[in-house]
Amino acid sequence: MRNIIFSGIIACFFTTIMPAAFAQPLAGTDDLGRTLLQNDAVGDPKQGRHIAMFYFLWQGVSPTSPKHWDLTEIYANHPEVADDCDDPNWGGPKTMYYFWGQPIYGYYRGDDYWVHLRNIQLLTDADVDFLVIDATNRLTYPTQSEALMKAMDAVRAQGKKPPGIVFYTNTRSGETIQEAYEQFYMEGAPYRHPECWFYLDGKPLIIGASRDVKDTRCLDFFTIRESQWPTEPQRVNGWPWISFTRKPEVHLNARGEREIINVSVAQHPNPTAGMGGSAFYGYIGNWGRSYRNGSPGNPETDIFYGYNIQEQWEVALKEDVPFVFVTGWNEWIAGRWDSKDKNPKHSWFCDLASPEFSRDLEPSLTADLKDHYYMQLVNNIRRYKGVEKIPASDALTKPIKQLSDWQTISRVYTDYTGDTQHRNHAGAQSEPATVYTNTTGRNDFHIMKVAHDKNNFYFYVETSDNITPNTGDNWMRLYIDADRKATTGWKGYDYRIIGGKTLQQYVNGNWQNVGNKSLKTVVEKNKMMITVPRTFPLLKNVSDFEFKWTDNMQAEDPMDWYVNGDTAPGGRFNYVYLSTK
Ligand SMILES: [Ca+2]
Ligand SMILES: [Ca+2]
Repeated sequence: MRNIIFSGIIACFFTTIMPAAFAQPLAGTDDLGRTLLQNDAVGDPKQGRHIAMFYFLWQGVSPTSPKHWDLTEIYANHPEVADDCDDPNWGGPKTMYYFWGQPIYGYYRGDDYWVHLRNIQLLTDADVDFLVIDATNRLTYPTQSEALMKAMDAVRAQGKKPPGIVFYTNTRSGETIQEAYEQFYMEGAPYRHPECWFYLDGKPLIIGASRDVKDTRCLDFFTIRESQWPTEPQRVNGWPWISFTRKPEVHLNARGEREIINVSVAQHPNPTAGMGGSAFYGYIGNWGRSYRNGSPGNPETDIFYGYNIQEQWEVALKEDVPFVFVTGWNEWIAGRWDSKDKNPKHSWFCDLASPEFSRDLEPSLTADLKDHYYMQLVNNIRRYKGVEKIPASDALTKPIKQLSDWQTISRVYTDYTGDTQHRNHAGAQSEPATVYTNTTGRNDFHIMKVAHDKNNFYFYVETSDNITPNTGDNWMRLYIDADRKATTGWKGYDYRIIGGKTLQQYVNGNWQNVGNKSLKTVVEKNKMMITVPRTFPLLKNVSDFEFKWTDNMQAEDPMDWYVNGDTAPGGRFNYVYLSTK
């Protein structure tokens, strides 16, 4: 969102199974101990509430600084660059673009389908309704948008409900809207994915300056909401991508209805400083991730908790309007420009510059942010929209003895398919050019079932293709949080079954075998079942538990689940199995 005046801002279901059998509200606890809220806390799903997520496709389109491009690393290794805009350790000249840190998928480009598919899965699980593409700088990113929409299409084809797409234009809005129309929307457009369009008032929604739109085709085709900068008075129909008041304001539509409010991870109301001024030169007046109660907080200890955006969410939840615009998912990059503080040796970054002064929710290992902001997002969306109850299952009257017995179990848990596709795509870096590869995708989880009787728990899993031969420990693992307590076990998991046969319990900080003779595992083509006797101490009195399947983990770290192999459910989530009492 760069070029603009003042701040410049640079700126489920799901397969083939009956809906009633769907058992998917996911559970989970993040590394900070925050547990996802369930139906008992947030109530049933509510109609008429929508989440818009600001999403960015410009990584690698705006030229990445060639030799060094990660501001966190540059500043850690060569803090002196801040005082010399020509220092070679910047790795490139002014006007080039820098990542503030590293996404978990590497410094990816905006046309990397493999990344978009993962993001669409995460945002579908979070119940985001549509992505708002930053097209405020005149570009419409056709091939990047195409990669993103293909990922949306792939998830929708599985019967799940991925977010749709909306473009946010501003600079030369009339011609940008016209270009979007011709690229994405009109009959015969080269990148036309109608099922991805998000509709408002009966037409596909686009955001921009309606007064600039002269093309009557566009005026007829779209519902236009107005681009709304935080430095302007409220416009009728304005859709704010950020708010520079501590208490974000509700914006009204032309009918006078309260329509939308923005929440953002961090804000930069001091345009002279820009986020870079606060990150590198100590200028005040911008609000980082840790800001709250009128105080900048202590980023070193506070950055993980998302206090700033939480303060905004509390306002948004209270206002309870039909749209919450969240800023944002994956902005990552900012251009390095001439300073505005009268020191010509300084560099200026507008929208982001460091872990504290950036506003991405997408997981990152930089500054140990992990997936804290994502999990916080999921919880806030649940508070806003509600969540389904988790259904409970009766005990079986007849034990399951063979794979065909599972046909009578109609309650299923589903995972995304196609997410084991290997990655082979250029990153945004140029010197050296980097190609990101990932070949860890192997067994693609699709359908899971669980059942119980007084003697056993039964687990069933079905993959897209035939299950690969058993290669050892990290093959087709099953994790069980037997007491549904994140504080016991490894990351909450008290048991796991490795290599399809060995039951382990997490005791005193280690996984220990607790016997494998009694586990019965059957594998046939793309189906597998494991029977777990309830004689193990922790399982004896358990009626409810959480579980997760993983295949081909590369590291003993939940963050690995976002990137490698396959996991069901995704990321840090668990499925929940409840028994009728
Ligand atoms: Ca899968
Ligand atoms: Ca536990």
